[in-house]
Amino acid sequence: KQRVLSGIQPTGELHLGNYLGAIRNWVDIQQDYDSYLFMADLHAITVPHDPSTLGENARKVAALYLASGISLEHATIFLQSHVSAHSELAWLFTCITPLNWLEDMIQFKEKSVKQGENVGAGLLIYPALMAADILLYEPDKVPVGEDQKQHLELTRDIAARLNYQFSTEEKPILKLPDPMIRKEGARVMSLTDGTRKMSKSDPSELSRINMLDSPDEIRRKIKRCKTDSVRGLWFDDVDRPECNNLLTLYMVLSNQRKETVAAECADMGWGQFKPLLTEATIAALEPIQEKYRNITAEPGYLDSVLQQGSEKAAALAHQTLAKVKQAMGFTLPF
Ligand code: AQP
Repeated sequence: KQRVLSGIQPTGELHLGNYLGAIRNWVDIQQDYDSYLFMADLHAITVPHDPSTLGENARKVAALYLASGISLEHATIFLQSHVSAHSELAWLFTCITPLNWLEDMIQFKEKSVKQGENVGAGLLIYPALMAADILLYEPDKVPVGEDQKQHLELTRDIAARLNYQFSTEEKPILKLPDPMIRKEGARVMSLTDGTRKMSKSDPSELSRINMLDSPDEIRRKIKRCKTDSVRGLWFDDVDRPECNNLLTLYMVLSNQRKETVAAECADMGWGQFKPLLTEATIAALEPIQEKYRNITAEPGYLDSVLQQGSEKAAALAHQTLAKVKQAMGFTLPF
């Protein structure tokens, strides 16, 4: 079987962007792949974080993977910080990565502007850690949302650079993985601004629907989401980003075809459409929420999943790390 790898940062509540751009796709393809799925807690500290919630948030993310339908028959779920090879390979990569590659990353530019003079070096180095996260498992594909495409290209560049600089034989040291980006839901936009992506770090709670939001919260957020004053609803109009985003959400959450939704909603006003979207969202999230409650109620279950996952992941990761260290000329520990 081919291998896939992906992860999410436990920086807050997971939202529909994380679900539709990432987790749901992992569930859909899991039968055909050997999946390695992790919680990127080392990434979560590249912006100021609260130590009292970091661990709990990571466990919540793991529980949401399982609640969304990730099966342990196909997937290994683990915490990034439990596999020390991530930090170690990230350092090796940091030393072979040109500074300007890192400075060009859009996410660094955006997040560093927000933090001004307090921006930590970790935010800049972040893509080297991400490259390590991925390449340690030598996956064939990396299923991510559109927003992560640039980081994945950098991962490939770092792997290619390592291969170019240090492989002595014909055979490359590391395999270059391909991105796997699904079209629908690849970019879920904010409910308060259809030109920005839905994000955990947006200060406005109204901008996103979280996977664990109650039906009342979902109703309230959709009622207050940004719309426009045009009558009739249609897809793909650049002048109506909110309209395109909300119709797409409805299409994806209710599992309908684009043409069906386009025909159904063509003559609707917002007052008629919003309850449809609300009900589709509640119905899609309800079974996940119920499973989440069961998983978190079972004592010790999540811990044992994470422990087994880390052990399996560490065994694979340390093999790759040893290979890279050897190629770079290190003496391996005796
Ligand atoms: N709005 C989105 N639309 C589609 N996919 C998205 N993803 C995130 N937001 C959207 C996908 O979720 C996965 C994990 O993301 P992450 O949490 O590791 O980092 P992120 O992309 O930076 O997510 P956030 O919510 O914006 O977090 P903060 O605010 O903490 O930076 C990725 O596969 C991503 O594509």
